[in-house]
Amino acid sequence: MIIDRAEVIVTSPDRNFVTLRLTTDDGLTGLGDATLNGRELAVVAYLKDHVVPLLLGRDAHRIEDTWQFLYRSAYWRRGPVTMAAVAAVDTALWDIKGKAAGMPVYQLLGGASRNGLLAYGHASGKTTEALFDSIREHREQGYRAIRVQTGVPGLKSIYGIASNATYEAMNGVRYDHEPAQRGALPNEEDWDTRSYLRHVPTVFEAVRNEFGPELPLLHDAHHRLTPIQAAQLGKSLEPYDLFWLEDVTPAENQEALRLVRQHTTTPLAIGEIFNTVWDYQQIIREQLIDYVRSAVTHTGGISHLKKVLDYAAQYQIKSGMHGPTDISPVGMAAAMHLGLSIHNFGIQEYMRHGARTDQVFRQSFTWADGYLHPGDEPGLGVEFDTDEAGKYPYVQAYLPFNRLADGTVHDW
Ligand code: KDG
Ligand code: MG
Repeated sequence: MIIDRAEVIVTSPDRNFVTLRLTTDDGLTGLGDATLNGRELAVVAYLKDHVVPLLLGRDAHRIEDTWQFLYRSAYWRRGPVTMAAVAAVDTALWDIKGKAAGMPVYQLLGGASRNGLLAYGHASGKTTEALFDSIREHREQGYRAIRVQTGVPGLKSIYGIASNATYEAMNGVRYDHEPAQRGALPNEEDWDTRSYLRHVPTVFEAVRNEFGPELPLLHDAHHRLTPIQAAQLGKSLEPYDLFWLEDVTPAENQEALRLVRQHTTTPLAIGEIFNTVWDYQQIIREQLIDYVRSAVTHTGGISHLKKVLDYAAQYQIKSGMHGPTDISPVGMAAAMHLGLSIHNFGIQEYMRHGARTDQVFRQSFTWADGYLHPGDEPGLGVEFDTDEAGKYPYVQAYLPFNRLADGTVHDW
C-alpha cells in the first residue's frame, strides 16, 4: 500500500475548505481536512511544497511513523499551519487503513464506547427574544445541549451572533457561527468587557427562567477576558449551572487558569486554538480545565489528539472537540470516530454545514435525537466529489478583529 498520489484541493462551496486526498498504488483513497480559517493558503503551500513530495512512495500503513517523520524531520515544530498539515496526512492515512480493513475508523481505535455522541448547537440572538427563538429552533432540530451567545447593549456586532451578511450568503439558511467574512480585509468589530460582564448573567437568568434547570447550556467568552475578569464571570454564572464556560482567557497563558479556578466552580473548556499535547501540559496536570476543545483538524490528527485525550483521561478531563463550520465534513467525521471510541468523551460541538458543502462532501454520519454517529462505512465515511468541488474556487475571507472604544486592538 504505497502512497502514489497526493492532491491538495481548495474548494469554497459555502466557505473555504482545504482537503488532502491521498491515493495508494492499489487504488484506495483517504481524505484529510487541512482547513485553517482565514489562513487556508498557508497550509496549502506547506502541504504542496513541503509535505506531498515527502509522502510519495511511503507505506500508507505506517501512520505513526509518518506522523513522527513529518513532525520531527521538519525541525520547526508545532504551530497551527504545521499541525493542520500533519493532521490532514494522519487523518487521510486512518481513512485508508479503515478502507483497507473494511472497517469504520472507530473500530480500529478500539470500537464504540457509547451508542452516539451528545452534541451541542449554537443558539444566538441580538436580543433575548431572538435568542429564545433560536433556542427553540435548536430544540426542534433535536439538540439536547445548547451554546448561548447574545448581543451586548451598546456593542454593534459580537462574536457568535449570526450576521445578516452570512445569512444572505447562505441563501437564508441560518448560520449561527460563521464569522469569516468574504472580502479583502478583516471586519472590525467593537468590544467592551464591562458591558459584557454586566449583561451575560442577566441573559442566563432569563434563559433558565424560560427553559428550566435541565437544559445543558454552554457559553464561549472567546479569549477576551483577563484572569480576574474571567474569575468574576465564572462566579456570576454559577447560579445558572453551565455545562461549560469556554476560552475565558487568551490561550497562550496556561497559568491564567489557576487564578480562574481558585474562584469558580463553573466548568472550564479551552483549546480550540491549541495544536499539541504540550499546549495542555500544565492545565491538564494541574486539573485547571474540565474539557479539551481541540479539533482533530488542528491538533495533528486522530493520532495526536488521541494522545492528548488519553492524557486528559487520567485527570477525569473529557473531550469537547471543536466543531464549527470551519471544520470540514472530513474533520467532523474524524472527530466522530475518535469521540465514539474514547472512554472520556464529553460532548461534541456540531453545526450543520450548508447544502452546497454537503454536495461536495457526501457524508454517512447520522444525527438523531441530539446524538451524532459516524456510521459504519469503511474508513471515515466521507466521499469527496471533485466535480462539485471544482465549481467553487477559493474566495479570500478573514476572521474579524476587535477594537476597544479608544481604538486599542483587543482579542477577538
Ligand atoms: O475559525 C474560528 C472559529 O472556529 C471559532 O471562532 C469558533 O469559537 C469557536 C467555537 O467555539 O466554535
Ligand atoms: Mg470557541
